[in-house]
Amino acid sequence: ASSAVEPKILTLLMVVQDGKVLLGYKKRGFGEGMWNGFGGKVEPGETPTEGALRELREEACIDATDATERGVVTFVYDDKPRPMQVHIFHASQFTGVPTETDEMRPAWFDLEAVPFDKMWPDDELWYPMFLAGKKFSGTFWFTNTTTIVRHELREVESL
Ligand code: 6OG
Repeated sequence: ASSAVEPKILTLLMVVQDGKVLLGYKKRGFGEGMWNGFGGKVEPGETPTEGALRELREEACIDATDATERGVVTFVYDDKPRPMQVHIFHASQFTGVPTETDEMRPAWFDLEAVPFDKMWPDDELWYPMFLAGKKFSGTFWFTNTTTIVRHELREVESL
């Protein structure tokens, strides 16, 4: 028997095109009031890639056609029982028109003007690797859900 707590598996996908990144303003739920990529929980029987594409369709009404996994980050909280393991995807091509949904209001941001002050604090740490096309792996330890007390982040050859 193991006492290890299984992490919740989630996805996060950013579309990057023409020097801009597509983000969504989260209207409800976890991360409400912040800008983030699109994503959510991976469902039973789904791969992380399938989950990432489904969540993008549900939250922004578009289909990414070249999504690739770029990072795996784990968030550990002192005030929640289970860590979250988030699979981070990049896409540059999609079909459809980004459209506001009940959950997200999409908008394009210049890569020089990503609104880090209105995003989860880990983003500012891994976006440079993500935008440079690197693959990365990391762990972030949070207190009070939102404050990073420690982190590890490194470039990896493969995920
Ligand atoms: P739903 O509850 O909407 O999925 N998420 C995070 N994203 C970033 N950038 N930083 C974090 O730092 C995050 N914690 C969670 C994963 C939640 C969505 O929010 C992302 C999912 O895309 C703590 O189903």
